[in-house]
Amino acid sequence: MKIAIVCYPTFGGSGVVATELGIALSKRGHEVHFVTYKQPVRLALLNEKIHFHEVNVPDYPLFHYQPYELALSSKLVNIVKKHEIDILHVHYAIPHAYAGYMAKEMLKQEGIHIPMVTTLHGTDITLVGSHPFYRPAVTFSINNSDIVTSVSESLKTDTQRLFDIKRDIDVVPNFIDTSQIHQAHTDCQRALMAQDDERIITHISNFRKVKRIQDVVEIFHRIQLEIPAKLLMVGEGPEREPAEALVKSLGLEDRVRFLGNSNEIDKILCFSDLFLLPSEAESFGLAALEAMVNKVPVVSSNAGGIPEVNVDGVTGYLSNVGNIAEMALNGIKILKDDDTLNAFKERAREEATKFDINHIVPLYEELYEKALVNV
Ligand code: GMT
Repeated sequence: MKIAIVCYPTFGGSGVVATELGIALSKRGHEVHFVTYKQPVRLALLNEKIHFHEVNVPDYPLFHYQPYELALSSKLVNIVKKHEIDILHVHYAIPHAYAGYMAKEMLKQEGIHIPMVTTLHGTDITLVGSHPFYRPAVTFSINNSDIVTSVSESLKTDTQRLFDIKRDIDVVPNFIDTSQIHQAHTDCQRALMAQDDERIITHISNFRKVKRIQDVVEIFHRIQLEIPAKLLMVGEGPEREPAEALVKSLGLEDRVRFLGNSNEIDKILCFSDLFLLPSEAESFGLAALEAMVNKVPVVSSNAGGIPEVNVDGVTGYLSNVGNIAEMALNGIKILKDDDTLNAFKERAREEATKFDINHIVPLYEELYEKALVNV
């Protein structure tokens, strides 16, 4: 099949999932065309099976807002015709599903019928999409996609609750390529980050309000009063500065390191002992899954789809959003001795294998086939 994937090219989960999916599909013999405004961060190599098409929006003084949807839908029309694309797969409803629908309609005028699969990722539904400014357009684009998928049962329920949805939604969970994760970096170079007697606690996100970054610091503050530990903060975003200020006011500067965005997530997780994810909302929690596959137990909130990934008492613990006292106690429970920690580590890895890429990518292929039959 020839598949055009539309996504955000940044460090966010939806872009990562779309990129990894495209790479996996290309390895299974499909021809994949990424269409976005920048080469996706996790897309290193282009080859005859993986193409990248940049969407450009030329500046024009009249425009207060640049018409990205227009440029994207025009680009899609051109690419579909030039490369004889069979299927459009858009990740993140705003504005991709809307632009994809317009492209489909333009192509229809020329006798080209192409199905569109829309994957909902979370904030396109819960935080942004349900705002009255966007809701009619998002509802329309979901109802007019040929196939709609959501990354968790929880996101499916939220979508049905927040929008007037007149169609089925297939749940296709996020996935991980377990074969790529070698615990081969023998000592994982943990000595670079911490003393032998210290545990390493990690948080990775885009440092937005929804991630409750201050909770991460507060939870760590309580844990390190009981257990020697370091905190690694990986990512960039608006909440980084306030978090750095909190670290300073708590006198934790020599225990917390802010590493910024990283392309070496697996190396960082390799020497981590605990992952913190106290998010306010999370449709799935891909970062938690990436931690688990690297044998890192997760202390998290029970928001959204996180309980579908992090199993309470098995791969880590779940608490109500904002219950930092309980999250700190749970962290201490996991880290208190090597036997307990190792048991959590093993179970985290085992549970993560349920989301192996080889189980999930065929589900998308089946949906593509279904969409092609019905078009
Ligand atoms: O986590 C974010 O804020 C980024 C966001 C995105 O759109 O890239 O992530 C969402 O999609 C990920 C991949 O499906 C999910 O794992 C995240 O849970 C989800 N984030 C939220 O729902 C807040």
